[in-house]
Amino acid sequence: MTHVTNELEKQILGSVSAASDEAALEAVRVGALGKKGQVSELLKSLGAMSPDERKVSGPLFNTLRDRVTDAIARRKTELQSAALDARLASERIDVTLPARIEPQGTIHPVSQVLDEVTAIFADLGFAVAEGPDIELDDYNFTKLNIPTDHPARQMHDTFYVAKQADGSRHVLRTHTSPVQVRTMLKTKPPIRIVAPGRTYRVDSDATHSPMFHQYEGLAVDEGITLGHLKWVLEEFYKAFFEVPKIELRARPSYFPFTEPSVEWDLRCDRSVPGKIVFGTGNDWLELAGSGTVHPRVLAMCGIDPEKYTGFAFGGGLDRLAMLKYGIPDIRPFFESDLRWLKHYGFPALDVPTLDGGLSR
Ligand code: 2NL
Repeated sequence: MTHVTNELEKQILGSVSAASDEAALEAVRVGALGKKGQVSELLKSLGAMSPDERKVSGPLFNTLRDRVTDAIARRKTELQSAALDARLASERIDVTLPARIEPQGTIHPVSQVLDEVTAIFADLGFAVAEGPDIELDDYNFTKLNIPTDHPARQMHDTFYVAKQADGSRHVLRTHTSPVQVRTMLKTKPPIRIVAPGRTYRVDSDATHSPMFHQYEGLAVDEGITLGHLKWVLEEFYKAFFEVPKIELRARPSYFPFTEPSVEWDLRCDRSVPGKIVFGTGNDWLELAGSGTVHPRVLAMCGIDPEKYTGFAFGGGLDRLAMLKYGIPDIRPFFESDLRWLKHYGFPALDVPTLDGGLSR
């Protein structure tokens, strides 16, 4: 009998070690210890034995069952830990690796140009100032020398907001000038600021959007003249259009908040259709309005016009973007068409700087 159990043990333990996964091991277990398994059959045969035979075979069979049970349990643990190791190895991630996510969005040309303009004026010593889009009528008009009944109000097709209980009225700002009014009211000269931002007028056609963007600049100090303004504008347009030289032409104009008022044209070459080159050529491109800040505006903003003078200028930011980046139509600027944004947009991580390159 010893011979039979030894042989069977050898055979079963061989199959246990050969089982390469838990399913194969389970098959071996069923074959040995299941209802009709080889070891179970041996144990069942004890019932038909004589007491003497049972005395010899009983311990042998029980020992066999225990050894097989142990071997299967040990193999099971081995297989489980090998499976876990394999899974850990295959699912290993290095959390210290940089994420490789391509930026999906683009920077809108207006945002790009706003960053460029800000970088250039910052280099010239101008701080950026901001204010609310919904502005007091007083700051948008009255303090800029445009009283309620003034004909110049008709130059601005204004979105009005309902009157407040105290009689004050708000408008959607028609220009960014109220930002400069706010700055003059709260700070003493010297003042050097640029105010870029959204502006609104009741106007909508092929070349006008009811919401558009402006940049304005203001310098107030003792002895400020239009000569200073001309130099600032020259430096700005050279840097912005990334050309070594430009030529500006001054034309007399009228704005209620400046006296005298000057409009500036930039010499350009438009002889090749669909292309503009700045600095040469026989064409002129209208770029900005400007002037010496009206003494009444200074006085209404708490600045002594006997002591201080200032220059101010303003132009369209959307138009600058169209000119610099060859965008022919203003309407798609605010339509959020992803194809347009992908085509005209800028890489999200390239922030324009003077030393790093504005538009590279
Ligand atoms: C244009 C003309 C201009 C100003 C804006 C200004 C601001 C203050 C006082 C005086 Cl607080 N002036 N801004 C001056 C002249 C022209 O913009 O054509 N913009 C699109």
